[in-house]
Amino acid sequence: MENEKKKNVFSGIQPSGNLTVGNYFGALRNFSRYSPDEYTCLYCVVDQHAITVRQDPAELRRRTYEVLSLYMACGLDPEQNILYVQSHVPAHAQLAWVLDCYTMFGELSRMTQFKDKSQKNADNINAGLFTYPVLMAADILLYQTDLVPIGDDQKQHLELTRDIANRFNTVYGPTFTVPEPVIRRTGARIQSLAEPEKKMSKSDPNENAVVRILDDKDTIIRKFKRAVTDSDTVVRRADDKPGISNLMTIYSCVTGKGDGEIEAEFAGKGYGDFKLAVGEAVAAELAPIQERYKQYLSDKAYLEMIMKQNSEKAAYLARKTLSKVYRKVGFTSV
Ligand code: ATP
Ligand code: LTN
Repeated sequence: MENEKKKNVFSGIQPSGNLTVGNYFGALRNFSRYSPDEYTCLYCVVDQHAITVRQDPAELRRRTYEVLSLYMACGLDPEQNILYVQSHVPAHAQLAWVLDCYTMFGELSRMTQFKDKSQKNADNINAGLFTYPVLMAADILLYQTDLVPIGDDQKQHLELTRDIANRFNTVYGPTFTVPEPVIRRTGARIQSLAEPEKKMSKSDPNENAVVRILDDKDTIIRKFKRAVTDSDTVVRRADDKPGISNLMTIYSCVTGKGDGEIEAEFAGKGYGDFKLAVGEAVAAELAPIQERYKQYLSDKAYLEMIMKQNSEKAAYLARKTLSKVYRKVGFTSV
């Protein structure tokens, strides 16, 4: 075992808003499942992805510190995991340019996230929004990543990343590890509380649609109480009950209970009791994270030291892949 190369894990979260329980159950919570003894883990705050949608500069800066603090509050040790900020490692953008030239216009046009975000930001359909998945492929391929823990919505981007890696490897010989997505069965897709047929998204302007990791207990309980459900009264998973099904998923994520168990627990009780139980369970899960988060966020000098140290570690690994790619495509070096 000792001589076997550790597998590499990479994932990223955009500092584009306050993180939701969707981000938490779909991605963040799963990062700490990879023990640094067995894996080399890189978790990036992808600020360059965030500017594909207009951001207020002061807010973007503040949120970058916040996401880093949340990584640590969720149990990621910054000495053992490489926690860093994307724009601090120029190799991401450098590799993205090369990969742009190995990605087809047609492929990018088919990306559902692009179509979705173009609709939501009709006045700013910029080229970065279009090539977003190529920068994501660069993030992943730079580190010879084996595993990418993500939510269900990122599956299509991961498939494109694999296609780009295979294409490049076919032309130039083995260059990139072809990564595998890790999408968990429960929690990979948390829906909006206001429109349960849509994904819960941290940039949703409707505050009642999202529960944020940093919402206080009363807010969490109030938002779950207001969650849109159907006019039935039975707690049961069904296609025509997307609201209740979503709440069952969230409850299951926290308690580990299966659908049958949840249905039995709330048999004969109304939606009100169920919503309150979901709210209380989520609030209890988040309370210790919020506590640790406050401590990390209050020490800016420490956060900056972590950012600096870790971006150096990431840059060291990234440089190896980038040099190899530059050589293979025929760039000169002096
Ligand atoms: P935005 O609203 O700005 O597009 P987002 O909430 O979709 O942001 P990202 O930063 O794009 O969040 O995603 C970070 C991670 O969280 C990704 O792995 C993504 O798949 C996961 N994720 C996002 N939303 C959900 C959700 N509703 N359910 C499960 N996982 C999610
Ligand atoms: N596109 C992702 C964020 C992201 C990412 C990554 C996730 C950027 N680069 C690399 C995993 C690996 C999103 O969630 N919207």
